[in-house]
Order: sequence, then structure tokens, then C-alpha cells
Amino acid sequence: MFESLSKRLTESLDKLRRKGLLTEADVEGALRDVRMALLEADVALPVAREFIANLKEKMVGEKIVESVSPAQMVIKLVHDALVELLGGKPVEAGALPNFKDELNLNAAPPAVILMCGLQGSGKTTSTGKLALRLKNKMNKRALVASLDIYRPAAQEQLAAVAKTAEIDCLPIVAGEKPAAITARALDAARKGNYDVLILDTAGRLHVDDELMAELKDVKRLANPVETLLVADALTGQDAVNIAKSFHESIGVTGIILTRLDGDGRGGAALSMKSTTGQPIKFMGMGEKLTEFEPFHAERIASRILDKGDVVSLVERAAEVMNTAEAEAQAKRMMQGQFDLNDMLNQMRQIGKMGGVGSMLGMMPGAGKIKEAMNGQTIDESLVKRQEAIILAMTPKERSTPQLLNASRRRRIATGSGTQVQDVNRLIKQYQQMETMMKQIKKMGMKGMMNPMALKRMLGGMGG
Ligand SMILES: Nc1nc2c(ncn2[C@@H]2O[C@H](COP(=O)(O)OP(=O)(O)O)[C@@H](O)[C@H]2O)c(=O)[nH]1
Ligand SMILES: [Mg+2]
Repeated sequence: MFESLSKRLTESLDKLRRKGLLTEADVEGALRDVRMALLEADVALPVAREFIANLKEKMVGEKIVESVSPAQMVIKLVHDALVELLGGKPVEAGALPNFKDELNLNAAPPAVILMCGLQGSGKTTSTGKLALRLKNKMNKRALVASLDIYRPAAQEQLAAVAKTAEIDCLPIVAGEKPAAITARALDAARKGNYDVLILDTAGRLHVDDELMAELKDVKRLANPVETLLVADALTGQDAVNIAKSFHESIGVTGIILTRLDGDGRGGAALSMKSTTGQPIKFMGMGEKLTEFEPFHAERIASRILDKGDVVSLVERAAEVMNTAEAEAQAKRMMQGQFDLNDMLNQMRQIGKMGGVGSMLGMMPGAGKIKEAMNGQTIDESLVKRQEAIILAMTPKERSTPQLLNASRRRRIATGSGTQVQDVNRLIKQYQQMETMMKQIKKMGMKGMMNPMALKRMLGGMGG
């Protein structure tokens, strides 16, 4: 998502940066580029128009052409306008996320969250994801219940999702109607002292009156504090129009945009707030229940402008790494020590952080690194294979890689179900990484932020 938009925008802004002094015509040209980039990203025309008008107004106020670093100023204004378009207010850099702001749970428990949207938009999955996030991040106990009595096995699907997430699900009673299920869910949530009740509803292929009438009934009965519309980002402007009609018929309080992991152009994310007036609260980033994040306008804007999303990266690292382990590892690294155990650890951490590809996407200058890699993609299954190779080694071999002679390599290949060439390649990569670790020791951590060094490192990992 956002990749081609990001590429277009950074290219045209880089053009400005190279110029130094800017004329009115340069600024006009940049605005035209930005407008084109938005339209190509499938942003609705009126939205793109308003964005440019807004940006122009800001530029006049800032007296771009006369300013000390005009290009930098343009970039900052584009960034701020993007943040606004995405529905956020500029926040202080480094401000920590406040989980309380994500959702309104101001109600006598159980606070009810009503999930709605078209069929296949990701309601059931997002219900599980949200319940899990409430449990893990906000320490809230949620009960989930499915009102989808139409699609075969829809209720069982939610029960299965809940089981995976270790969340309680209202038992299914065959033949019960949505209104009756709602009443029973409310009762169960009250009696069970749940903090939150999430109601997963039925979808339709299209917005239809019957569905809206049913949702209105449920809404009246359940009196939700949040009514979240789940929309599929891959459907672009359709997602925005669907959200608009749901909002007009039943009133929603926020959007969950799913499939932001896909290769959509980003138009839905960019137009949602200004078209529906409702904020995107969460984004679905994959099929797994943990692939779900709050939607931070500021971070997305930085990602689009290729300034990197270092905050998310650091948060994710902190989540998966145990501090003592991380410290021990950093210490070894600083001493230039690096054996195959360290390599294995790194692979596993990268895996836990969502794989090399997803990490790379959050680094500053990520777009440029990807370009430098020349379309070469990172094969995550390769990482798994490499892990298997290291696991087939004895502890002694892992800590003293010099022991790995030809016969040991053959044994390891057999043990890991790979070829000797694979083992050789891994050892070569290890040696490159070891050399790099020694370099890092010499240049300090700052060297890590150098895109060329990164490219070399990632190139090494990709084989
Ligand atoms: N890649 C990806 N797939 C998703 C995401 N959210 C849901 N899905 C998948 O979309 C399909 C439909 O989801 P489901 O929750 O059953 O939709 P519902 O009909 O609205 O309840 C399932 O295969 C999900 O795994 C997401 O954020 N990314
Ligand atoms: Mg469903």
C-alpha cells in the first residue's frame, strides 16, 4: 500500500530539493505533481482538489519562495497536509501512544462495540483482532458474539477466531434471531463482568435496506459506544462510498480499514476521513490476529513521504525483544562478537517483527533502499530454511563456526533437508555479517542507519 504514491511524491519533492532556490513556477509544478500523484493513488477528485487548495493556502502563509530552505518547507507542508487528510493532528515527535485514545469505552460495563460492513470486508477477523488488542494492550476482558445468522458457519467462524485468540465467545443457539442474540449477549456480558462486548454482524454483498434496518434494530437494543465500519482498502473508492452510506443510514463512530497489507493504491485510506467525516481507528495488516494496528495519521504520512516510521519500528522491536536479551546482544555486537547463535537470534527476532519485508517498509528511506535492491524481493521462506540449517548444527559448531569443514557441512545439509550449497551460502553470509559486525564496532551504531550498509546487509540476507 502507498508504495507508488510514496515514490511519486518523493520523486517530485526530491526534484525541488535539488534546485535549492525555488521560483513560483517550481512550486506550482510541485503542486501539480502532488495532485497527479494523489489522483493516481485513487483519491477522489474533490478530495485531491481540496488538498491542493489547502496546501496552497499554507504555502502562501509561509512565504515559501522567500524562506531559507524552501524545498524543506514544501516537504513539511505536504507532510502536515497529509496528516490532516489522514485524519490526524500533528503530534509531538516521540510522543507515546495513549491506548485510551484509540477507542471510546466510556460506558458502564460492558461497553458495546458494534462491527458492521459488507460481506468479506473483514468484520469477523477484525472482531477477533480487536478483542485480542483490548486484552493485551488495554487489559480489558471482551466477550464476542456473532449476529451473522445468514452466512453458513459464520457464527462458528467467530467462535474459532475467538478460540485462537483465547477470547470468550457467546455460545451459539441454533435458530436464534439477531435481536435475541443481542439481548442474550448483553445479559451474558453483564453477568460475566466483561468490560467490553463486541458484536460481529452479518454483511451483504451490497448495501441494502433490509441489512440497514436490522443493524438499526441491533444498535437501538445494544446502545453501542462505538459503531465501527469495517472496509476493505483494496476496493479503493468503493470502500469510501460504502462507509459513507453506512454512516448516513446508521451512524458510525470510526472505520477499521483492512487489507492495508495488500497492494492497493492507498486511495481509500487517503479519502476516508474527508469523505465520511469519520476517523480511521485501526488498520488490518494481514490475516493473522496480531496483524492489526491503530491508525496513526502522523506515522502513515511519514511512511508515505519516506521519512520512515521509526516509532512503529522501535515499538515493535520493544514488544518482541526481551530487554535483558536485547542488552546482552547489543553488548556482544558492540564488542564485535558474532557467532551463528547470534545470527539465529537475529533471524528469529526479524521473523517476530513481521519479517524483513515489513521491517524494511518502516525504515527511513525505505523506498530508496527497495529501489536500490532493484525489484529483488526478500524471500521470507529462505529465512526459515536458514534457520533450519543453523538448528542442524551442534552447539559447538554454532559458537565456533571455524569448525565447519566439508564433512560437517554435508551432515548439516542432510540434517536440515537442504543442499550443501545452501549450507555454504549461509556460512558465507555469516562471514559477511561477522565482518559487518566488526565494522559496526568500528563506526558505532550510526553506521547502521546508512542506507548503503543496510542494503549490503539485506542483500546478504536475501542470498
Ligand atoms: N490480507 C488480509 N486479509 C484479511 C484482513 N482482514 C481480513 N482478512 C481476510 O479476509 C477474509 C474475510 O474476512 P472475514 O473476517 O471473514 O470477513 P467478514 O465477512 O466481513 O466477516 C478472510 O479470509 C480473512 O482472513 C487483512 O487485514 N489483511
Ligand atoms: Mg463474518
